[in-house]
Amino acid sequence: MTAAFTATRGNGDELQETVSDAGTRLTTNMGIPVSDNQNSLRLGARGPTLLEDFVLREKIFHFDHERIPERIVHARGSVAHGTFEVTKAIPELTRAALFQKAGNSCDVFARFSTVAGGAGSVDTPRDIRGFAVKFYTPEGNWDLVGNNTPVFFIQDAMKFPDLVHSVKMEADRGYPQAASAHDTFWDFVSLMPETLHNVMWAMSDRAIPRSLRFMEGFGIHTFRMVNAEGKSTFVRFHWKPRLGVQSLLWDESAKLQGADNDYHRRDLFEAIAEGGFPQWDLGIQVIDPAWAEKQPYDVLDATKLIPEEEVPVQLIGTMTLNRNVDNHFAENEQVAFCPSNVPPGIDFSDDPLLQGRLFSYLDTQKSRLGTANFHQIPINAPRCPMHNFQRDGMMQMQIPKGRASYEPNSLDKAGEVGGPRADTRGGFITARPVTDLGREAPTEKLRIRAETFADHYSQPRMFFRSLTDVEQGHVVSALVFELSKVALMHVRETVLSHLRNIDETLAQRVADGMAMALPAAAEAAVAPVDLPVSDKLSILKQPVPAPKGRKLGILVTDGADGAVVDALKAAAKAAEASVMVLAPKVGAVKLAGGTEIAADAQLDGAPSVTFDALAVVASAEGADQLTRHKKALDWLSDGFAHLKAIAHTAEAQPLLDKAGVSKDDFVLDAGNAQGLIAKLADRNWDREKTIWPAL
Ligand code: HDE
Repeated sequence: MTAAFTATRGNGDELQETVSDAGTRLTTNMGIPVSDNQNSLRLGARGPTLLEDFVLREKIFHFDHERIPERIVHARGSVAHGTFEVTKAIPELTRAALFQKAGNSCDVFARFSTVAGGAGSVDTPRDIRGFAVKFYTPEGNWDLVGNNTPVFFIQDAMKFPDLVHSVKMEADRGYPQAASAHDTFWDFVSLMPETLHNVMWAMSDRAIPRSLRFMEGFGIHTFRMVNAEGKSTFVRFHWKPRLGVQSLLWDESAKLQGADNDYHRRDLFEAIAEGGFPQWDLGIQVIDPAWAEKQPYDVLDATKLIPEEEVPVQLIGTMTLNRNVDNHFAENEQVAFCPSNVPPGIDFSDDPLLQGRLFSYLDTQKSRLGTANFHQIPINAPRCPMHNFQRDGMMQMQIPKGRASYEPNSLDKAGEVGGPRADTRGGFITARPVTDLGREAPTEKLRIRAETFADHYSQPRMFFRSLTDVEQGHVVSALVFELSKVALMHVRETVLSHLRNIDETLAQRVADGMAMALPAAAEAAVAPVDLPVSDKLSILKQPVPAPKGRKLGILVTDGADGAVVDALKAAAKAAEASVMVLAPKVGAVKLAGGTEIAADAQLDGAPSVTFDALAVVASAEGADQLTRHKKALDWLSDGFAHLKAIAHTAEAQPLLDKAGVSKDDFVLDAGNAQGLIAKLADRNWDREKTIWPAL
């Protein structure tokens, strides 16, 4: 075994991280050479297998134990390594060594996840996405464990097991998998109006991202930064994708669950493998306590966002994901994120949800990874010196030297190694429980929810009203879809009664979509107010992103014009977009003039949902054959229904006619490669009205 990468732990010992088995001899786990890896040991050629066969027994024994418990939430994740570089020093806010100088950098490991589904579930259900980043800073690991929405469903950790039980598969029947469209989730929502803000995000396009590379990330909670003088400042963290934010259409995301279960995981892996490293800027909102005091909500409440128009996001660094993992289990399954991992200079607020998380993650890692020594697993180990007197435990990988396993000790006076000592100046000092948000210092032990957390409707209203008409239509359709799957009538009605407090037109449209009468509005603990709309909350109010990182599918038939294919490929390449050529048969397409090219994929295996825009480069004969090919017709009719740009040769017109593709601004001539690429990251929203019934 050769070590390909080593992480120094500061004590002179080295940890082997990745191993390469190239050209080695097969052995048992104890290093005993194996002579035959095909046949178990048996008595005679057809006789019974012998218990004595330690090679077989060890192999099966190890296999039997290959799985560990999957995460109770966020079980399905996709991961990548990368780097983080500070672009703006913020010593006035934090003493964290990482942020002292622009240009400082550290390694990072990111994990994106769906929440409700199991580890083997699909990538594109309607769901919140996890956005967890481990920064290997010079002062220890910092885990920023966020989501792709800026708010959460609940305000107090006490409700988390209930929330998760309600959204997971129903307890008696074991379904639905990875879906919120069922009785128990909406029952919980109907009884807990604090969920409504995050529910609105979950019913919006944010919950069906185009891919992980096109998502924003949010730390959600208000955190603290503490500077060298001990002054603490409240901040919220944001990740802004350089490629822009984009979502799927609901029909596309549903079809992708059949077309490619691993759509997001594959997209991230392939982008990195091809050198298209995704990047996000890290930003902070710095919260002025005097400003916070005046808001009609509490910044310690995780169901509330702080509009960027009110408190702008300042960019302080950039994350670049540039290396795929070597092993899905060792890195993705074994990575252990804990929001309690913070270096000196970053600290917590009293957000009651965050406080509960500080316990939960450490605890869950012990149950998932089986030992309190999970921090020694290479993906979790800090990349800075780590010394303490914690000892032993299952799967201890280190061999601490000497007898100093307690402190204080005076062994160094006798010439022995006395071990590490606390660093009173550089060590982590918990921020004083300041009440710099102007609230009362806590004096009593109470099981209550602060009154400042009581308004559950104003921000969902602000979110809905900040969306474009198209986006609002998607929220209405999503609510109708989900509630139509709810069999309990009283739950549907209660949800409608809450929607009335968010927005009357929203409630009416959802009720109409289910052919139901509107019930009376729910009683609000605090009457909602009209907050100013925030354009930043809308995806479609932002400029159309560049075509970089998008994917063009070109369907080619025998007799097609190779020059047109080449021009499309060149235009895509120039825009840093990727291209896949597909053909009815993968092995070869004979172009006009007789040249043969191999396709990247067979038409049946690459449905149009896997592309951002389509091109058909067909000869008259090739197009004619495809008019009798169901998959070719689906390819085009789906692409059209998903509002994508479609370029085609004139010869392909009969095929488009049969597929129901009618002329509009997004249906172009295949010779117009630039025009097609310009629309690669866009959709024809006007077309939506003619295809999808408005609710
Ligand atoms: Fe989590 N959450 N969570 N969560 N969470 C877990 O930890 C929990 C919450 C988030 O890629 C678990 O290692 C509680 C908010 C992400 O490995 C568990 C509460 C936010 C991930 C857990 C919350 C998150 C998790 C399951 C309420 C966004 C995936 C496995 C107090 C800011 C991390 C694990 C990964 C995972 C508990 C609420 C994000 C059980 C108790 C709010 C991205 O410990």
